[in-house]
Amino acid sequence: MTAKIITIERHILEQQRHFPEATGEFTYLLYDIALAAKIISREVSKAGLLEILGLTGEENVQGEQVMKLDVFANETMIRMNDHTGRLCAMASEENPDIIPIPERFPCGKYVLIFDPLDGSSNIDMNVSVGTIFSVHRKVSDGRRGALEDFLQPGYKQAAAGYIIYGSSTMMVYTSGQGVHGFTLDPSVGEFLLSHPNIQIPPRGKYYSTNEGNYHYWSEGVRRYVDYLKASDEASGRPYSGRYIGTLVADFHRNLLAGGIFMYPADTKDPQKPHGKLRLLYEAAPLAFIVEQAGGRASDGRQDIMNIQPESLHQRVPLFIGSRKDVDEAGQFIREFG
Ligand code: P6P
Repeated sequence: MTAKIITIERHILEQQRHFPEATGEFTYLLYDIALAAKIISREVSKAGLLEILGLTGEENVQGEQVMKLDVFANETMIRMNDHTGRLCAMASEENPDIIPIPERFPCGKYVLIFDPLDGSSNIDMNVSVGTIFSVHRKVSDGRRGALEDFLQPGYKQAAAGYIIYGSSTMMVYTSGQGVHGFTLDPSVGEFLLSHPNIQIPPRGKYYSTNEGNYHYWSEGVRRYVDYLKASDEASGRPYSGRYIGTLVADFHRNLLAGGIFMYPADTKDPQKPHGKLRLLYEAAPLAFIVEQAGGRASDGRQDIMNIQPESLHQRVPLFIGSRKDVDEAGQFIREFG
């Protein structure tokens, strides 16, 4: 029997039925993000063309070289969302400060947080890259958004998701009613439901981390990774190492197959004592998704979803994936530091 063809627009509309008070603003916001994803996907698929590649020679707030595709993805997310009247402000991993809605446009009751092109340093090598997004409800007074609308803990997110530009383009999102994956059919320009109600296996078979940082990790993290690599057939060890170097791709594989992704704190860069990944743009949205899929996300000591953000570009250590694996990592850190 052929499966029903459900577009992401229809799926979002059906999800909205759970919220009779919903005005449709939230639904249209998710439509807008899906459209931005289609536009970015079109450009990423042309990434092999020289006129797009190459450094712009500029640096973003993270001190990273900005690829032209990064700029295109950032501009697309902003342009697709700044005039719709659904948002009161935006924040991008590429921009140091909040992105206000231009005076000439109406303001809405949500804020959008995004990493426009995660893993962009991989573009030249034709390795998968992604976009990550998070939606919060406005909590500040007045018409326009303020910093407090962004500094909300992960458990208050209204929605979160990512797009992975890989062998196919997929959009995975949650609005608190489970996790659902859609695959883009470029011939019709539609995201079609391909992975309904994704559930991550409680224990995985992959561990995903940059072992080049091994000597900069705490003793607990080193012991945990050594444990995963030690042979013990009864507990399914050794795990297989898989590291793509694009968070969205490593996360997506573990979400479907089970496993743990780790970017621990390390002593390698005194400027980044809490690791490399950002709470608002990477850890919190993926934590919402993984928890909705039955998994876990922590900084090694507390759930990512419970962390009260203190700044827009705050970094956190990240242990995320299958619940039993993340809990086990936490046990090693509690015991050995
Ligand atoms: P490293 C990409 O730059 C990124 O932000 C994530 O997508 C990825 O997981 C991580 O950095 C890779 O960092 O230090 O292992 O190269």
